[in-house]
Amino acid sequence: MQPITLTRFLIEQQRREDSACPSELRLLIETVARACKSVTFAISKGALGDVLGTLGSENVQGEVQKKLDVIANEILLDANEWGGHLAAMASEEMETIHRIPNRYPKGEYLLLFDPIDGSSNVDVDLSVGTIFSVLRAPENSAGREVTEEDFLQPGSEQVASGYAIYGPQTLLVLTLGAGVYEFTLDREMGAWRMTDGPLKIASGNKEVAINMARRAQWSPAIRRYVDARVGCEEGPLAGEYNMRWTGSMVADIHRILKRGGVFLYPSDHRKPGKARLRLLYEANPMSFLIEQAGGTAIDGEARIMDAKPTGLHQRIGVVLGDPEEVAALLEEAGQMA
Ligand code: AHM
Ligand code: MG
Repeated sequence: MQPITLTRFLIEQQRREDSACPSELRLLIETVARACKSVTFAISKGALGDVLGTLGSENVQGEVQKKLDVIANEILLDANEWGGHLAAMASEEMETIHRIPNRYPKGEYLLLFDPIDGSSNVDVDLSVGTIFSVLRAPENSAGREVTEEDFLQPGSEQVASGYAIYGPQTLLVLTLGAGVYEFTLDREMGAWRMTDGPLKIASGNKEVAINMARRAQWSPAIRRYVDARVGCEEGPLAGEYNMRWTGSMVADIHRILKRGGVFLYPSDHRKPGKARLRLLYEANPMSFLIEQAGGTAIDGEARIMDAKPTGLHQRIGVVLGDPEEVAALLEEAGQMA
């Protein structure tokens, strides 16, 4: 028998007595998943579809935009605009929020996304992904225009999050707050089929994902933690750990969800508030998935999903994965305090 489809999974979630998946949310997730199918087909055309390389433009964060950043952003906006499930959207690639135009009905959810995460990998044919997060529009936003402030909710308020990964297979990994499930795109049928779940992060896999070139930015605790495990020639942990870094958060987090380990992109301890990854488009949705799979997600000290956002494009330090590894890092920090 074929594995069940995403559609059936969502309908079964909706039917559960303790359902956290009303029909509006179900249809919203289906729409996001459909958009990710369009993104994977655009990516896979590569040079033949003239989708590789950069545009002359920069995004709000001053980063050069890849053609696919813009193409994927448009695909997600177009797909989600008219369904009636959303009050507004926000994207890593847009300066401010995108309100649903007046010609369409409005719904009660807010959608946030990073259309192509790891986009520097696209031109060299390595895995990239789309990350998304769903919040409820605040009750007091009914009958007025949605504002940026309405999006500034802690990650603990997310009702769903997930990512699509465009790699050797195209996968969708999703949580609605009751476990994490993986779906593989069946290209012949055009359907997403459940191929794993509920995912549980394996403990004890000694794999660290970190960009070693950023060492100058690390706090003393991060240095102690990483130095004792990776690249050291002596000490009790020498030779025990392996290191992996793809430059694509989606790919690194997917590996952690499937086989364990820890991912670190710490903030710059020399410059308060300076970090690489975005709280709303990357850190929060990934933290929701990691926690739902039994892992831990902190900014280096505190739980990421408790952070109260102050801006749409705010960045934050990220340490997540196997709870034992995150606890070992906190212990280093505690010992140094
Ligand atoms: P992007 O969303 O602009 O692609 O940036 C985020 C990416 C993450 O996927 C990845 O973990 C990180 O940036 C890699 O950064 P670095 O190039 O500093 O290693
Ligand atoms: Mg990104």
